[in-house]
Amino acid sequence: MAEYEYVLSSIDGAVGIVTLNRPKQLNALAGPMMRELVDALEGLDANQDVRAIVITGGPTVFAAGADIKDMSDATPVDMLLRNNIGLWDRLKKVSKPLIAAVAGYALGGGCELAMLCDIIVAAENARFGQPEINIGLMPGAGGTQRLTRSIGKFLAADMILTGRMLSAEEALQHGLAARVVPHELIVDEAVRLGKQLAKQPPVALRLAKEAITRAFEGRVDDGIEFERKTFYLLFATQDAHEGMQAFIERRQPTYQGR
Ligand code: DAK
Repeated sequence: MAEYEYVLSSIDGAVGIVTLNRPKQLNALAGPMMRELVDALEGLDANQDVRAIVITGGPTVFAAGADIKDMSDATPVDMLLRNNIGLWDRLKKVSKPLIAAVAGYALGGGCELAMLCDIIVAAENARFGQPEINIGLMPGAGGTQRLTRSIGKFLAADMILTGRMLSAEEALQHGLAARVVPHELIVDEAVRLGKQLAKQPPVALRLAKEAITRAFEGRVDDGIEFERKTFYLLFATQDAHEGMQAFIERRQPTYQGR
């Protein structure tokens, strides 16, 4: 098994497990971590012994979003050239079922990562949100499209425009989470579900996953293209840099509308 700095990759029976492992920063998704995550997932996808894959941060936190410190000085061109989005696109090509095992915060890119998976299992302490608006940004990795399709326009707008978070029970009620489990059991329950999937016929599993993804994402790519460009564009605003700097300095932002 490959060695990584920011993620742990392991196998339990026929289930691959990738654990985000940057707990002091609440698993904020820095660039190198994203690269490792995608490499680890592709490695497990290519392994014939693995039939399903769990992505988790363990029982405390899933991921509090992209690393704001990485982005606070970025220009739109910096964001474009970093090509982190190319990494997200690779995640969409994983052919085996992906289970997000979410405990604690799944915010911004963390929530978007969970929504790239096929099934979301939430711990009772899970908190889902797209709070980018609070730092002068908007979702940039599919949140405006996938959240809206998952829970409906009006609740998605409430979350994206105000930064409101959903509890695990609310996520279950509105179709974002498929199951809620006690937080100390989050990984065990997700692996148990993975083992159940691993017993299913692999070709049918793969094609059914693809069909569901097509149902969910048909023409969503146009929306994601629009979202991505507007996300980059926000890096040309003073307010985005003020919002991110205020987060880093732990103060309230002052927005000028510029
Ligand atoms: N980035 C960097 N550091 C973070 C972080 C983040 N997103 N979230 C938390 N941390 C760090 C904090 O700075 C702190 O570090 P130290 O100061 O101790 O060194 C540590 O984690 C613990 O955080 P707190 O002290 O803030 O903990 P609290 O329990 O008080 O608060 C919180 C927890 C999750 C409510 C709070 O940390 C928070 O609001 N975090 C930010 C959440 C957020 O705004 N997330 C969205 C980020 S923007 C892209 C597409 C999409 C994206 C990027 C690129 N492309 C198209 C290229 C995605 C963007 C985002 O996700």
